[in-house]
Amino acid sequence: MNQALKPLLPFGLLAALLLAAGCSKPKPAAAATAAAPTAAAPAATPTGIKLGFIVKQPEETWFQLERKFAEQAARENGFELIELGAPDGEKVLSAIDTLAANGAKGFVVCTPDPKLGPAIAAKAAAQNLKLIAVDDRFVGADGKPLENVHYLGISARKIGQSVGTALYVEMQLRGWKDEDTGVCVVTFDELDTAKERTDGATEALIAGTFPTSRIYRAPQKTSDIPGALDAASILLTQHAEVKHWLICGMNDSAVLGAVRATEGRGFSDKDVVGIGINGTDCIPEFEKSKPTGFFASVLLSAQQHGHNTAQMLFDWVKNNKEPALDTRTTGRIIHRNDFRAILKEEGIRN
Ligand code: FCA
Repeated sequence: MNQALKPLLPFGLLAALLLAAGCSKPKPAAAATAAAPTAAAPAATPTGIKLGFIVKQPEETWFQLERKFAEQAARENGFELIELGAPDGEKVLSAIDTLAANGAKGFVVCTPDPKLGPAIAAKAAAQNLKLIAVDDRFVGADGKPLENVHYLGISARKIGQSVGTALYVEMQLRGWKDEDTGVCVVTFDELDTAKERTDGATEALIAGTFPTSRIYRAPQKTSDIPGALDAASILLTQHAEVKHWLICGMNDSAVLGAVRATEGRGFSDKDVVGIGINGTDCIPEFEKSKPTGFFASVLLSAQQHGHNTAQMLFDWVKNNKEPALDTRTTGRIIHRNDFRAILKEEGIRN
């Protein structure tokens, strides 16, 4: 972006930038357009088919919502959904045995560690279970994605870029000077989808001509709010000179942790703009009576990740209809003032 344009970025341009960055409304799934996960979907005749849905962090709102949508697919198609949480390698492998022992024919999994991919795929094959990886893509021993394992995930780089662009725009709207501003990028590079998101955000900030030297990385040890809080607290101590903070990370939890860290050092929403990803774990934050530094989030499509993966697996098991190997979804930015209407439109809330 041209330096001369920086102080005067109009809202029209903001919208154009966000669209260009690939932050568009996700297409609703054909089979589930109208139904919210809380709404009673018509129950189909039971088929006797059992399918599993395993997630790495069952306590995260994102995964709870994903599972709600998978339950909806189960009701619509008449299969039984066996839901399991697996925060580590041992649990995920024993979860697969549990599914096989219960007569399941396949499972959707968000693995606790992408490097477990080959072991998960081998166990699924040995137990004759069909498998779809959701959210976090499996990687092989060489660190490359396992392209022969069916996967549905987000367009991580584009979504990250849309976060970076939106942060840059908000900085201009507030008239913050480069030399007073710092970017806190809460990173989790062990996970490819996380690295793509934060690299995308960084790249868009730099493209907007934010100085690279003022973009600081805060590596999370654990991908949750406490992990982000610890990582950001260290960074804030190292850069006490920064007056205004822009914050991004792999998801809402990462940004929420960093926002809490800024609050701990006396910053308020006047000097902090954080933009998350998921649009689900930030709902209580938007519901607070006073605004916080958590400014916006990119709402992902839990419906596509939960309902559609379960539906794809069912069609594969029942009708031998193999899904696409690689499916990507987009997102939609939400703020404190518009999240209620958008959650309703997306079928997340009534
Ligand atoms: C990863 C993150 C989740 C969610 C998902 C789409 O699994 O951990 O919070 O962003 O990708």
